[in-house]
Amino acid sequence: MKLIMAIVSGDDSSKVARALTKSNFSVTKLATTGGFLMAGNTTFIVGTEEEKVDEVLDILRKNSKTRKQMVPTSASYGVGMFSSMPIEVQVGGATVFILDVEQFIKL
Ligand code: 2BA
Repeated sequence: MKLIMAIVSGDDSSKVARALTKSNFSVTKLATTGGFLMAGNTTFIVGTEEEKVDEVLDILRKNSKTRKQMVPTSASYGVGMFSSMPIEVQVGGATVFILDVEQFIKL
């Protein structure tokens, strides 16, 4: 058995949750925050059989689209001098961790 942890953008989370449950996967949805953008995102936890991992990845691929976003950053040019420089980052898509499950127990 595998444990899939997938971080998706908050904008895509409802679509991903619907698609996973429609395909009969058991899903836990956590409200999380990205450390870089400090924006809300969603982490899905899905425990499933190894042979179904590709199906989960397909669902994530189809329902979490990547897009570009400009975010402000600041750079320092010496004592007291700062400049705000927006940079383009890619958001959306899914960041996925796949772990081996040693035991799966429901008590
Ligand atoms: P955030 O940390 O808010 O990052 C959002 C996006 O900003 C990232 O998208 C990436 O395109 C960009 N980014 C992140 N750190 C950066 C940096 N130091 N410099 C420049 N650009 C940077 P993704 O890579 O698709 O990540 C989406 C979210 O997935 C992240 O949100 C974070 O919550 C999570 N994540 C990504 N990689 C992770 C990892 N190795 N471990 C744990 N969480 C991760």
